[in-house]
Amino acid sequence: MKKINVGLIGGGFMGKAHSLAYSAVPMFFWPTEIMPVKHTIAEFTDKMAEEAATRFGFENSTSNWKSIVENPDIDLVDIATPNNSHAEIAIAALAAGKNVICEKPLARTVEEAAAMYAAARESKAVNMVAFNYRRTPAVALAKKYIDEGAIGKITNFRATYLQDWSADPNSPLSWRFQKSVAGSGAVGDILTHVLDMARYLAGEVTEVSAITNHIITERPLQQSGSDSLGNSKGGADAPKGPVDVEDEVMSLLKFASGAIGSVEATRNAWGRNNFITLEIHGSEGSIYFNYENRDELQVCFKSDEGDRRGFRTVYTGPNHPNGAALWPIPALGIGYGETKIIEAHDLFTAIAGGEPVRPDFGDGYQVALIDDAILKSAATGQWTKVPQLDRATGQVSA
Ligand code: NAI
Ligand code: SOE
Repeated sequence: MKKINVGLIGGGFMGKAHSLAYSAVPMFFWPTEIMPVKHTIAEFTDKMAEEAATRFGFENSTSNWKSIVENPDIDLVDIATPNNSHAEIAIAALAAGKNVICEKPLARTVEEAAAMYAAARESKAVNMVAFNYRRTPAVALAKKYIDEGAIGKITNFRATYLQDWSADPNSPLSWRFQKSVAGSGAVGDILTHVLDMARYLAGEVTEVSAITNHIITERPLQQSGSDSLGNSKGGADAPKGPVDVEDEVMSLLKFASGAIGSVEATRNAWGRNNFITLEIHGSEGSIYFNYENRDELQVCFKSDEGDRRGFRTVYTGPNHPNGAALWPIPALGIGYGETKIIEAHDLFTAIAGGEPVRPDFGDGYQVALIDDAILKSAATGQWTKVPQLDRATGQVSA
């Protein structure tokens, strides 16, 4: 059995999710030739790193992420830090020959994403960007139906990603509200997830027309580094600092296929917690997915008789993509954790086989190009073309 020594950088929300996945992969995907070993975890201080190692089951801890990159025993560097350190860590890790998984968004800017993609192309190691929602079995089933032609030629793609954790102005000024750290607001943080699924399901986005809104312009300063996602509140009298990223975004899309679409994202929609919806219309039918009911895929086929035509519910289970390794009965309940377990399994399989895995840094770069076009369109009020990455040459069209 091949051991894969993991060096995880960042012990926050994603540190927890990725650690869970590393423990769980062999429990679900068995028998296996690959055994992940939680080798070293890095956090800001020695104390934080030691605590994270104890909590998440790592053998070693460090307050210096560079020691992970430089350690010849480490096979995989996992970047689960805020967005401003993704580029520096990933480029160093790839240069050291490490396999790398990097949390989304790949980078703060197109320039950073381009440099990361260039480093990935120089390396023989595996690279992956953690757009895990596409691995939800129902989303993978939607992809299967589309690839099989079950809904025909796609004419329309529409998606939402609505949350409410930042709707309260006393939700503190965490790193997600600072452009210097996050790069952008709702666009980079959550719209990226639906843009990844838009590309996965409906193909390349070529042009966008977007608007953004900046609603809450200052928030209480926060002391600690990690983001409580609205679960801690600053007092109304607490000192405040400026929010310099957008709260909301809506964009029309044109696809290379000729399909049209719309995407929207906000973290200020009271009552919406992790409301990811996808609706795809084709010449032969339609597909609807709502992450709040993530075991379910709603499908409607034109071929059904007129008096029976309508959305039906398929509950994902062992017969569906990514499902066989999970639970033996459909509708038992698939959670966020499972998407990360599948993601980790696919990553390890790629590392063991020396094969590429998607979504990779090229995909993360193309999503960054769409983000950039959306922000430019919102600033200028113009339809804006999305430069396209040619994966064969590594060049981007004008
Ligand atoms: P968080 O704020 O909960 O945790 C980040 C952790 O990284 C903190 O504990 C912090 O102390 C640590 N850290 C920061 N810089 C460090 C450094 N130089 N060395 C060592 N540790 C360092 O943030 P969260 O939510 O875990 O987000 C991390 C990344 O994951 C972000 O890029 C975010 O966009 C992404 N993310 C992705 C999700 C997904 O569904 N794929 C979900 C949540 C976050
Ligand atoms: C906050 O909006 C957040 O944690 C995002 O950063 C993640 O990418 C998303 O999966 C859940 O919400």
